[in-house]
Amino acid sequence: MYSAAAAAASPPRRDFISVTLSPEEAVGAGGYNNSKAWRRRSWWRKWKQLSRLQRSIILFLFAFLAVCGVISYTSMGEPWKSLTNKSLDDQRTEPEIPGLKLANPAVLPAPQKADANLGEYPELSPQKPPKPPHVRRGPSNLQNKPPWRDVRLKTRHDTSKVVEEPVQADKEEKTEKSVISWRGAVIEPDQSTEPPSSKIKEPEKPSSVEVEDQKEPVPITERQVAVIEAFRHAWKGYKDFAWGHDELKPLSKSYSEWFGLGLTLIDALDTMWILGLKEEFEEARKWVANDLVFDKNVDVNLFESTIRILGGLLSTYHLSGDSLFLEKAKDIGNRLMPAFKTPSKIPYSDVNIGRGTAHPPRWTSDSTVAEVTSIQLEFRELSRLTGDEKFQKAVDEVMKHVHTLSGKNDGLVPMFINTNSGQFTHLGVYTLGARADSYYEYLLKQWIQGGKKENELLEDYMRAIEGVKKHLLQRSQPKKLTFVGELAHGHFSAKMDHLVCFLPGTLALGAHNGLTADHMKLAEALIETCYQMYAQVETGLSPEIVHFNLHAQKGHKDVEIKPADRHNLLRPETVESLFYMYRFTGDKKYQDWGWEILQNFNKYTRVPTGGYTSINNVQNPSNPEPRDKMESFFLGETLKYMFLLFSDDIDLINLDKYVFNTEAHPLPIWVPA
Ligand code: DMJ
Repeated sequence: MYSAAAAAASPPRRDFISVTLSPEEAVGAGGYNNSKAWRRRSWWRKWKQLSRLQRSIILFLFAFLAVCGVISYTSMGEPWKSLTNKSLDDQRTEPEIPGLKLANPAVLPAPQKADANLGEYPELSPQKPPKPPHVRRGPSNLQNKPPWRDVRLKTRHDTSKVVEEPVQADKEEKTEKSVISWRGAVIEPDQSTEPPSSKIKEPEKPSSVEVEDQKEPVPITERQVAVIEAFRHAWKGYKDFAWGHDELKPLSKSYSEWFGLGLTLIDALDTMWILGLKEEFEEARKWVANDLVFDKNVDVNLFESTIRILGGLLSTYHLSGDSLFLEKAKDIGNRLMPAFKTPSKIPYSDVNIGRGTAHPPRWTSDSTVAEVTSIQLEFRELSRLTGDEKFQKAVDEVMKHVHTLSGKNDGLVPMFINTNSGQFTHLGVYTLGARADSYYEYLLKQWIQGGKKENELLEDYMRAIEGVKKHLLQRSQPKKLTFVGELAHGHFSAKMDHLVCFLPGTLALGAHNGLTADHMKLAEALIETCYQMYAQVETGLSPEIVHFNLHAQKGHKDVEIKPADRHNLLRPETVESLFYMYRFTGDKKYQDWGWEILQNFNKYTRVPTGGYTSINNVQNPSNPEPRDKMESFFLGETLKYMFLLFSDDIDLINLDKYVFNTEAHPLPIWVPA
């Protein structure tokens, strides 16, 4: 700034700025006068000295700035508001489980101990997951938010029930009847699988946690609310009369013990997570932490304990990120390993998990084919998580061995395998039902789990489905329902176990993963049949086994039921397949069929004092003869698949990120980094 004196002393310049000081200003310069009155007078005088044009321009500029200010305030207000809400929301929805370490929303849990050995990850068999650095250990699809984080309740038919405000949603969470939705796990950015093509909603490929966070949670439906209610009712019975035991006996208000390991509780853990049942999950978690002990002198069945306990713990670990479940999974996994110490490496059926000994059933040295070939997803995942190859090596060896075995019929396997010779026994009988079923399921699912690289698995699967088409498919009369029968020494039997109803879902999953469209066609035909196994029966519930009529007879339906087969054990297979069919086609009829089934379970199997019971007679609506037992898979599988079936959120266990084990426990599909 120039002073007058300085200006006067300066040589003349063309861009000289002349400043004239008034007497008052001179005073001011001499003795500082900054009184308000003086300043006001001074500014007013300057204003008056301006020309009219100058004043108009200045006024116009002020007006323009004021308008801009108003506009930008209103447009910035929303983000500010939502930012404020979001941070409040975040505070409100912090996990509230004491002692339960849920993963931080933006950070993966600390790697497990084994991660220190990434470089030493052992070379596995040809059927192996990608090795580090391509394989990421730890829960690959961690649930970074607890299920009760996003609360949005909307019934399908009543949109007025949409809960828009998180505050309101939070209130509902606290009420007795609250229902909580979980929008699925945060997913790995890249998939080794082909881009999915779900009809329900285009799958998203979130590239980061932030992207996932921006997704609007999908509201849960009225039917999902009904499933939650059913689950709570079942859980009430278990809690009141069977807490910590294997199975509830709801009529006698007691329990039964199989392995003495709290089977129902463990089987139900991930279902509670998926249904968003915070309090129930918390209580069960405490039991696992304080009371679940595997160091027990008890014989367990290798297959059943693998799919229910190991599978349940691994899946809960992945969903919750809570390392307690991985520790327990490692413990039981190690204790099951003695089963593989056989001359043929085909595992024994039973293991004493306290003593570390294993043996076949008392009457034979055979194992069941489905049992020894349906433990792979779980043991392979345990190797991936721990970095200890022994689990995967043991189960891969079984698969490689079975791959080379003779005695198959166009890819169809017999039901038994000898633990000494390693050969199939009881040749000539082929079924997709009991004792063989999940062999076929796990061929496809292992292939998917491993990133669709293990060709032998795929070959065996494709060949087997061709075998099914060639030897086991028939059509019933009068409705011409396509069904899968059995073959015994060249003779076809029109018998189909309810267990076979896993097949439409598996076929659909294969088609979704790029296998021939034929498989989807077959899936559509078979799920119709499975539905008819319910719809054609008096209670609307399927029996354990049906026989189809091959010849039209007056007054006869397609489905015949023998007295010994008319029980219903609350099994999941049809609902499981309905879930896959709805996910992949978006056809609402599958939801409607599932809804009918749920209502019939409520009508004929619900015990008023808590729990559901299997029944002896699906043909007698006035007395279905309750059996007084609630199988653990009713909570582990049936209700879980129901809940997923009624959801329109493909990220609620995204089938391009997870593969379900045969007990409905989702495990991550391995993803190359
Ligand atoms: C479950 O334990 C599993 O689904 C298994 O594969 C077959 N049996 C029951 C359910 O029916």
